[in-house]
Amino acid sequence: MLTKRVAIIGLGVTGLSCVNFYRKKGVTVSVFDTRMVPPGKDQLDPNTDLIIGPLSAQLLCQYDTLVVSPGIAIATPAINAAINAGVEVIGDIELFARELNTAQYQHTKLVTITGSNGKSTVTSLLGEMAAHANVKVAVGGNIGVPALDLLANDITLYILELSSFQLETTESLNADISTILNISEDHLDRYSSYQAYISAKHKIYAQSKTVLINRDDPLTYTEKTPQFSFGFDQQQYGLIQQQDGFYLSFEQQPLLACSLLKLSGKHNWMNALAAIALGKQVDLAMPAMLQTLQSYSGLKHRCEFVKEVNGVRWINDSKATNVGATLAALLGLSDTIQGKVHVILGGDGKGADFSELKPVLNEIKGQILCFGQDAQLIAKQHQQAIIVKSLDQAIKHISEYAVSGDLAILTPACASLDMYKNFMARGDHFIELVESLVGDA
Ligand code: UMA
Ligand code: ADP
Repeated sequence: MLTKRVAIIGLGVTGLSCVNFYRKKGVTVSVFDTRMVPPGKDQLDPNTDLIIGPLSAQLLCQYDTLVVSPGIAIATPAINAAINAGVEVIGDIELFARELNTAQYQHTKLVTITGSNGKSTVTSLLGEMAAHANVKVAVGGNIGVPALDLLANDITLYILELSSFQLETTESLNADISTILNISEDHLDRYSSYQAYISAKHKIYAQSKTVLINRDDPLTYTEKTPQFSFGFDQQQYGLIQQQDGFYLSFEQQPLLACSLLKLSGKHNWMNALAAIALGKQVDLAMPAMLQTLQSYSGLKHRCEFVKEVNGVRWINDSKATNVGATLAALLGLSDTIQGKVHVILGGDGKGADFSELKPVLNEIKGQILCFGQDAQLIAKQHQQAIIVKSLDQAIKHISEYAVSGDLAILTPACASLDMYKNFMARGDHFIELVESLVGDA
């Protein structure tokens, strides 16, 4: 039998996980990367064929299978040419799915999570719930650890966060339950249209036995059954109001008072409901899930409380890399404070339309500061918005104007890559600057 010729397109963490996966199977692969010094090169076996530079259609057409990393668009001309020449083009998640479909993993459960916002929060929360319920769980995918690196014999539940990029090249997931948490504009610099982005997200439903939709977001709807839903009303996984406030509920029966959630913001009530619904479908014990919700304080850089200085609460929401996330933060947190809200926005908008921010920014009584590549575009959404050169200037400005009881938040609605290595570096810089603020004696 002829051995299949396989090329891994893109090194990085995904490419490395694919190389290691094939090595364990005894398959030799070639690796292509357009970067002069691809990350992970030092971890690659020096005997591996590594081709650096622009992708060549002629070379790629010589392979049977291309495993393309999520950071590279399959619309790239050389990859497109390979598809047209009959070469199989898949991603690392497809390799993972095919492996999970083998007899060895027949009793292993799989939950898959996508959406424009809240993926990492729901994925990690569900992972904590499963661990608390004493389930042997592995959590990964777009959240950080490549799916193939999670494969192990003793795991009984996999929880994968999937991006639209990963879903584009995936067909064979056979998840026990999947969800699209919400859809709002993102990655429009990569997709030919908003519809193309939505379609990529919807690929998750076709590859799942049961689906979970968001009742408040018609873009997440599907006709596929069986299906469950979560949302702000009283149906299924929802909310009920009692004398002492709102409760997370199922079929109008209270599960947990929202005031007991460690996560802040109303958008996190929805994340909590989604995690409960997903967990229930893979038989996690309800008491363990509800206990986790009372201790899980969320991931860094997502509406993260940093410090209070002179009565002003500073919040780092650097992970708000699109308009939907910023709207959720501003709507979800502003109800919880007495004073004004001061907002820092800006960065690389990835081709987004910022006009949806306008009505919400117009309700804001505090300062609106814009910085970075798309500062001008965002500043157009508010008459009094101020353009500054850097995060330092924005923080200085707010600290001069804010008074006790106010809240100051970095919630950029943009990617960070115009000024920072990633959203973590931007958030860490914000934290460092806020930590250095000195309160009045
Ligand atoms: N790149 C090149 N040339 C290449 C290969 C990559 O320029 O030949 C660039 C890409 O354009 C991209 C960067 O290198 O800017 C990284 O791309 P990659 O495919 O090598 O990425 P990995 O390091 O393998 O990480 C990927 C995901 N990255 C992307 O989808 C861009 C990680 O999600 C994910 O955690 C990891 O696999 C494990 O599954 C990151 C992400 O930003 C956090 N995701 C996007 C998001 O959440 O918005 C979708
Ligand atoms: P993702 O992995 O989809 O990027 P995260 O959980 O990392 O999601 O959160 C990203 C940003 O989205 C953060 O700014 C966070 O405050 C915001 N966010 C979290 N959950 C939701 C939600 N359900 N709806 C809208 N925004 C949300």
